[in-house]
Amino acid sequence: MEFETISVIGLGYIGLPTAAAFAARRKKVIGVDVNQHAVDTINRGEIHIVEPELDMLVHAAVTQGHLKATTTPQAADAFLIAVPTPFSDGFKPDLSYIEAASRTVAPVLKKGDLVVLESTSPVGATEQMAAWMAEMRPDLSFPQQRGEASDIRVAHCPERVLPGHVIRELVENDRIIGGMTPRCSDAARTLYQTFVTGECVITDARTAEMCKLTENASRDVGIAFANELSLICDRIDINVWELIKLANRHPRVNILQPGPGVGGHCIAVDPWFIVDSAPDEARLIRTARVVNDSKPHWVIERVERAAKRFKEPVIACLGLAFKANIDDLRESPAVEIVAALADKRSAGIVVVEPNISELPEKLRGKVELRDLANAISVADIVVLLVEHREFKGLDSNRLQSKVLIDTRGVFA
Ligand code: SAJ
Repeated sequence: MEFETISVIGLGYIGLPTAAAFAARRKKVIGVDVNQHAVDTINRGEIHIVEPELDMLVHAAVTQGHLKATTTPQAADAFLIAVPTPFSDGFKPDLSYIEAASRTVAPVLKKGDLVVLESTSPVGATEQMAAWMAEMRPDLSFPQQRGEASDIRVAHCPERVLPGHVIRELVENDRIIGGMTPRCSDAARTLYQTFVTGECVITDARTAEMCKLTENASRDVGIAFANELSLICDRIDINVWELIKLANRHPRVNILQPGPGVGGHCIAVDPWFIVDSAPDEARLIRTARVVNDSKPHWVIERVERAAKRFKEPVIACLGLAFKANIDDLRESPAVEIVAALADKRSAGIVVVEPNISELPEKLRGKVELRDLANAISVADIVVLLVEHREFKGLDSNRLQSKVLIDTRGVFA
């Protein structure tokens, strides 16, 4: 079972590092993306996203001829689908990107190929993906859930890497390999062992899908507990950061950190896929989502309350990314908070985000992007939204005359 040519569909935060990891092992990698700008950037040996060390890997892969990007799928021995799985209205999983990707891959499939779904998906999505491909290619056999040998092998191997640490975690993390049949699992394990040094653990596709959702739902519930504690402590005048530090001294207690809300496109989304599958049973998981989603409104309300003390306050918002030391603004509670504040006032909001050079469209013309020193010097109210390293180094004496709303406990 040899995989010489590997195609990665979707060259985003997961697909591009994965493509580069295979290329670093001298596989021939064809990266496919619908975004022409991303394709052109990669083919120049550059990257369109921020992730430490990824630029060097992609540059080496492209200049040595192991990685090439294109907008149209080509024949390969293995296909990895790493496209977004957002939710649509009513928190229903939206599989349209997976459907589009599998339908564009189907025409170039040949007997013996492996197709792996990497995108985080609701239970049943891998079977659905196989069904879409089977519909397009009646000349090939696809695995049944418990079926025997098939022409095409299909598996779900969810990505589990942490943005900001992707290159290391991609290689070192254990990998869950969920084949639609044991043969599919064997093939997928062989593929991932090309570069994964962690253990490749085999299960079936549905359990692999649920495993990934469970990991993120578990983190969401943990963060909701911390966020709820922060509201309780605010009400009864206790420093929540000190409280958590003390409680975590217990050998079996490990409370996470409160924040302005849960961002990113994974933890704030994936638990809904569990709720959608079992709405009556998933009570705690749903409540955690509601608690975390309500946190930005609580922050907005606190800022508005502080602003009432000034005639024309200048509010400096520190950070827009969904978490520290990355440039990713997707589903960021910080962006939501800044946008809501900007909607309420015509001027007076300055924003510091060291990881971007221009504001997202939603904020353009409404707030000003400044450097840290400048924003602090003009501010009456400082709202710390992301614990970027640049903010952690801030001399707290410079904040003394300001109202500080520290949603991350950096100055606690
Ligand atoms: N957050 C808190 N308090 C905490 C930890 C996080 O408020 O104590 C917030 C962050 O600020 C951020 C959000 O939660 O807004 C999510 O950040 P994160 O670091 O918990 O997770 P992600 O979204 O960057 O990556 C997660 C990871 N999943 C788990 O840790 C279980 C990663 O391993 C997954 O691969 C990724 O989701 C994914 O793609 O699903």
